[in-house]
Amino acid sequence: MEVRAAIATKAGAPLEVTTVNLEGPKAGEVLVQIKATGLCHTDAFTLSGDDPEGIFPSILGHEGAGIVVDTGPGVTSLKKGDHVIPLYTAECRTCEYCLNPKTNLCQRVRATQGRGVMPDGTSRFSIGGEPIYHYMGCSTFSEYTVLPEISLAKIREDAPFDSVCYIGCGVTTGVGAAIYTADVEIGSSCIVFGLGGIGLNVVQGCRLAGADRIIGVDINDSKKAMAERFGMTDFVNPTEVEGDLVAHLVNMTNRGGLDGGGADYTFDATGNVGVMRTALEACHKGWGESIIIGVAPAGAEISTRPFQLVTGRNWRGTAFGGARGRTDVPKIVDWYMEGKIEIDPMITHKMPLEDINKGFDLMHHGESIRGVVQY
Ligand code: NAD
Ligand code: AHE
Ligand code: ZN
Repeated sequence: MEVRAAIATKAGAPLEVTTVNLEGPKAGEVLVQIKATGLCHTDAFTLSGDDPEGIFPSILGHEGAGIVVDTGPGVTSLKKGDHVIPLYTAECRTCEYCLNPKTNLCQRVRATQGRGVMPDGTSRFSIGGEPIYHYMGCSTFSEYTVLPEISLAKIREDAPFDSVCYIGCGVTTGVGAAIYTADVEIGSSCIVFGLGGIGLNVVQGCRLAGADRIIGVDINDSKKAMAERFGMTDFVNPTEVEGDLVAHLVNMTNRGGLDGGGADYTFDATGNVGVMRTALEACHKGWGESIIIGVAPAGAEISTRPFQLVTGRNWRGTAFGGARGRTDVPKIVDWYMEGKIEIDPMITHKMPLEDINKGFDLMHHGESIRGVVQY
């Protein structure tokens, strides 16, 4: 079938909205009509050429929601008409990763996904017989896409696509970093670096978990009001701090006595390796945990004095917020529908596919929190 899609033709070039050929689903695959997709910073990162796994030409997009229109042979868990959210972290429930409660990183289709193809090693997208590659196993910048059955979470049918698409990445990543990866306890102190589309969701995840203190750190003052709405208790703009930022944050979180200060949990949601170091050093001696969420360019490395870890700080990372997609995403959709988490205020811009490059411009200028393409 012929479908409209935005093609990433080469690193650094604007996306090209055009018509591509999409083959139907093969064994174990599902054809999905995408109804809405968010624009995530990671799409921009890959388009920029900074992603060592970036492949061109490809169809980016990994934060979608849609409807099943066809299933390939052997598909048992989904049927035509089901509402679904594509998963860039699959959940096969049988590989050694899925069977290990310490990780959400199902590896069943990860290798082929990283090469931009379906599990049989081929792409379903093409133009003039030449393959156009898939991205993160999702390719939601296309009005229709094909995914493995294990890369789709079935969700309730009353959930609005143009809101819950954000659960396909940003909401789950941020909320999940707090509640699944860090497992923030009631009464904790937390510092969130970067109050964009991910960081705001970390803030609401910390609030959901019952944190007492949620300090937001961002170089852009305009992020303050929205972060307060989601539960931030204090705001710090590093450009306005006199002296050392770590010392400032440690001082802010000092509970008195022998405490010494530092947050129980810190989160990097910037992708800046310098910020990641600050986040680690601003977490508490003895027990603090610093969670890296941000994605950094090829070649970037993190560093700190080993003493920081010797003295009990823990450096960790999270992908998709530690969530197991087919199990946890439908629950997060329920939380949204029940009013336990908010999504809509963060979706600042909506646009048709034809305007997708304008959506990326808004992101780059710091004007949007989340832009959503509606098909
Ligand atoms: P965003 O651009 O919306 O937000 C980034 C925020 O960081 C902005 O508000 C910006 O002002 C702030 N910032 C920039 N430099 C800063 C600094 N030095 N100190 C403090 N704040 C600073 O981006 P986003 O969509 O929220 O994504 C954040 C990061 O998370 C990206 O690197 C993205 O690729 C990554 N990400 C990771 C996962 C995962 O599973 N690990 C999932 C989604 C996104
Ligand atoms: N391809 C990059 C890494 C990108 C990355 O870390 N992606 C996150 C999701 S970001 C979503 O917006 C992730 O899930 N990572 C785990 C995985 O298996 O990719 C690179 O550096 O090679
Ligand atoms: Zn993303």
